[in-house]
Amino acid sequence: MRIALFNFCDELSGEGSRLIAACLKQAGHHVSQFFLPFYGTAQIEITPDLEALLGTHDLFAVSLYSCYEDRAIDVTRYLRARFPDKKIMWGGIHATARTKHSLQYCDIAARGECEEAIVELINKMERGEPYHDVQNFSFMVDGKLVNNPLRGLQMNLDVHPYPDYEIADCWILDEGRKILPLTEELMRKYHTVYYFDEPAYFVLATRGCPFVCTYCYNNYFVNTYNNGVDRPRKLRYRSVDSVLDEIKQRTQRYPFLKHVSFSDDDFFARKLPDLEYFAKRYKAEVGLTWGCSAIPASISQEKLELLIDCGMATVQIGIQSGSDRLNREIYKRFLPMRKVQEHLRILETFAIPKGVRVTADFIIDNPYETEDDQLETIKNTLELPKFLRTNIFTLTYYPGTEIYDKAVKDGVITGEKDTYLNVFNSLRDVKHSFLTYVFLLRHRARGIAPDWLMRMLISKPMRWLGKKLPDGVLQRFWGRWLFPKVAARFGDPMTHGSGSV
Ligand code: B12
Ligand code: SF4
Repeated sequence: MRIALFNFCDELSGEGSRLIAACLKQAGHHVSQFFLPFYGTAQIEITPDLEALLGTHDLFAVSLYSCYEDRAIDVTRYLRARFPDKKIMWGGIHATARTKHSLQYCDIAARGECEEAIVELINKMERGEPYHDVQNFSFMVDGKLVNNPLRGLQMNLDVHPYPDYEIADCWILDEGRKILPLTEELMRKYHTVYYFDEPAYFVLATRGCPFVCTYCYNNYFVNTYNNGVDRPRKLRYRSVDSVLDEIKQRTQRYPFLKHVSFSDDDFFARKLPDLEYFAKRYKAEVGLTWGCSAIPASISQEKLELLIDCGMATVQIGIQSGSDRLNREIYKRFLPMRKVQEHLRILETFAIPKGVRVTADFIIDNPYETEDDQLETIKNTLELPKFLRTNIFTLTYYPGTEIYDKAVKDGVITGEKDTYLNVFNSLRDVKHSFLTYVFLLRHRARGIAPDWLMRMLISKPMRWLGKKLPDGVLQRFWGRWLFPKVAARFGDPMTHGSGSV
């Protein structure tokens, strides 16, 4: 069969959809991939040739995260209008977490990990057999939702092919306007991860995370697969041989990929002997600088030294809040600040002198954060080592997560899609309290917010004054006056990148 697969990831990574393409190709099907990486609103031009080409496909498939729902709807509406007889499938994290809602737009929703499932479904479709019983898929039948069960998780990830990186039969939306055949030049242009600012190869060596934070998809994933058979909390590792082979194949084929970015939730979770084997071979056979994410508690001196020696240039960790109460009770992150500080000292001693860039994620704009939590966070972050860069995110409620359900129940959000459409949230528009702005000032403009100023701003009289100021005044002060100044001096202080370990 001929399948057209759409993906919205702006770095052209999208491991999930590339894996689906690889599995389908391995099974003998034709897959055209359409990468639509654009956050703007410009009008997309679709030429008659492109439309004719789309018409040669038997099925349209869209891979999406929740933040891309609007774009998925646009693409689906266009395809539906032009090709009313063809089936449209949605798959990925959003279709898994909001299946019924997704089926308002598409005909088939794919849930969970689908490497094997998609091949079974497409083979059946091709043979003209009934396919409504295939596991992992959902359909609306006579107005009723049919959710077939999920098949067991594949514990041996080495059985999967590598994500598909062919250039042939791929198209890309360039500058939000023209859909062009993918070339190496265009790949180079888009395949960039923010912390290297140069093209990097994304690779996923582990699935799963030791944590199940309430705002994270892992939380939903674990609950969904927790059927007594699967062990969704067990980390699944690809073998080092397979990971290195994939990286070598891709970086040899596309030499403009100058770095490697591991997408694992916690790269440091791997056992030491495995990392030793990885480090030795990576240094000898790949040798490119690389970056990863890690849970602070997984970082040890032995692992760190080993990984820096084989090229680790950047690591992103999650702190989220400096309040132990908030982390424990609201986020279910059982990692006290005392422990975080211990691991930061390891980074300070062994990573910083070697020039490794260390970034920590924080979440702001959380209505469950009390004034005491905010004070504790600010005080604790004043103690953080100066080398630490911060990534600040506003709390986004992703469907299916515990915090989403809690916020709907408490009336904090309506559960409508405006709660999850942000791709990169702008810090110009933050809401809530005076202390949120104080925190932002510190972490976006450390140079103009030294410790003494911070201590003054969080003093009792200043907090009292801050509370008296109407929200609009604070928002205007930050958004219209201070934000542009901070942006001019320190670069645009939007959040960049992702990951929230
Ligand atoms: C690596 C990663 C990134 C990387 C690369 C992302 C990318 N574009 O590939 C970077 C750092 C760029 C990134 C950015 C963001 N990310 Co991110 N990221 C991840 C991470 C850690 C791994 C994703 C992955 O590769 N998974 C492995 C693959 C194999 O799984 P999969 O994608 O789910 O695909 C499987 C199934 O879903 C299904 N499937 C997928 N597509 C399709 C299509 C069809 C047709 C079918 C049948 C099946 C199918 O089959 C696949 C194979 O089993 C996940 C967390 C996680 N553990 O998944 C978060 C995650 C996907 N990210 C998330 C978010 C929110 C973002 C950001 C919006 C954050 C932000 N505000 O900055 C940005 C988005 C920007 C962007 N350009 O995409 C959320 C999404 C939540 C949601 N409900 O949608 C996640 C789940 C983390 C979380 N907080 O919960 N991210
Ligand atoms: S937020 Fe990070 S640490 Fe928490 S479950 Fe998700 S990936 Fe794991």
